[in-house]
Amino acid sequence: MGLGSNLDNPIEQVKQALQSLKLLPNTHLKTQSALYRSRPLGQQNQPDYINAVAMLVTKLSPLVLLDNLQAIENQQGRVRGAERWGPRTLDLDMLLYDNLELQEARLILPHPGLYERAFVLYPLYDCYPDLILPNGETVSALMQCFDGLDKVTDNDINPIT
Ligand code: ROI
Repeated sequence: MGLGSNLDNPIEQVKQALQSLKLLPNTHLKTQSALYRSRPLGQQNQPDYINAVAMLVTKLSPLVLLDNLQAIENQQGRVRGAERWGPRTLDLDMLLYDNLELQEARLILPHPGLYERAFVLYPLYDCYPDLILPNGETVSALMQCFDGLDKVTDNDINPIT
């Protein structure tokens, strides 16, 4: 699962979403990454993003899990139908579901951005350092294609003023 936010206190949005994921039915949040900050991919005139990745173990089917994820996005004030590459309070993306390949109108698995987004690969590595992706590449090999990513530190969360 990828988490992302760049509106309305993004660090808190991502932390709140992690709490909500822990409460999903028939689902266990197994690991979560650090929080990372990055410049927006897409439209540049929007705030920086905070991203994280979480690994869930779930009995929910992919589409039922998707319904649950969208409910969390909506609870946290996500406005749908806004610009495709524009800012958002919360984005919850299913990145992988076992080794499933799916091409549905609502859900494509693996997530099409998985292999080319540093803000997905770095936190994914935190959760699952020896993961081999469905295309046969390791997360760590793909990460080498990108500059490092800034981790959110306690100083960002509790600024010393
Ligand atoms: N850019 C970054 N850095 N992080 C995101 O989570 C993110 N999500 C998006 C778009 C607008 C593509 N850009 C992003 O949906």
